Amino acid sequence: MVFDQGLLAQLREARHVVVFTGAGVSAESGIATFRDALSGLWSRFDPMQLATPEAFEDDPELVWGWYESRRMQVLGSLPNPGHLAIAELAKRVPQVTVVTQNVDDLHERAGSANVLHLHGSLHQPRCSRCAQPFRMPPAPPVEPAEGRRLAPPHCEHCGGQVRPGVVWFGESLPVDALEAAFAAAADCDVLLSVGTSGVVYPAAQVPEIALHSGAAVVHVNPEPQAFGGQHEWLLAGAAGEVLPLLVQ
Ligand code: BV8
Ligand code: ZN
Repeated sequence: MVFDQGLLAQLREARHVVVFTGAGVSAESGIATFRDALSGLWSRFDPMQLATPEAFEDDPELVWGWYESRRMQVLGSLPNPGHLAIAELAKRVPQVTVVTQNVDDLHERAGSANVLHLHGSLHQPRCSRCAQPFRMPPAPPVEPAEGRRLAPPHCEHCGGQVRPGVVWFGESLPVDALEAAFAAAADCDVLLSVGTSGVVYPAAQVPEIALHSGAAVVHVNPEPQAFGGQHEWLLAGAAGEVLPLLVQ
């Protein structure tokens, strides 16, 4: 793959790079994306029956079982060369801010620090009533297969049902993480948008803010992305192949 020299120079001279990631960065670790037509989770499951507060109220066992099977899948996965290249970038650029929509912990396990999780984490469940964090045992007593129902545990403080620590559709994003992400986007010189369809708001504002603030925005994605600006680039390919070449 041959990169544009101007783009490489911008990256080399950048003072602050934001790396904005979506499900595609974890695809090569074996974790399903959401919207890919064949393998995406939303081609097999209805988001409204699983990823909303109403779904959890209606059928907590279905929702908890689904998130537990996803958590188990992540625990059994490893960071891939894309995650590792992002962690490596922090050694080459004065400031790197990783902003992720992902609910896995693969950036952290690859060595990235202070990752801003806009959509929460599979690994930080909390009480649905009093919001106290719930400490999960490393693995559930019965490992859930995809689609198997599982009763959520109860909060040790108030007895309420424990819920996944992710942000569902219709819920607010964590204010601190969102504000920090917007501030980083407004401050950076280069934003790498890796493996995201960019359709879920307000997270999708992050690259928009960077672009409007004059940063170069680079999409790393095997699928063509709709974009137009003079400051936007597409590096077509898988994150685990493109990013190591870009960072080397
Ligand atoms: C909210 C966590 C206030 C749980 C997720 C403005 C306009 C229209 C609608 C809205 C709007 N503002 C808000 C909304 C509503 C809604 C929304 O955006 N809807 C969209 C879909 C129209 N947003 C919300 O509800 C948000 N909350 O706004 O609160 C509010 C409240 C009430 C009413 C109004 C406002 C909360 C949204 C949070 C949803 N939570 N997940 C879970 O994980 O189960 S969303 C889900 O999508 C994912 O978790 C992920 O975080 C997010 C983004 O998806 P991607 O990561 O981009 O994944 P996707 O599959 O789409 O794409 C993968 C990409 O990777 C593809 O491009 C593919 O080509 C590429 N790829 C594949 N392989 C590779 C690769 N790339 C590189 N390398 C590879 N190897
Ligand atoms: Zn509680």
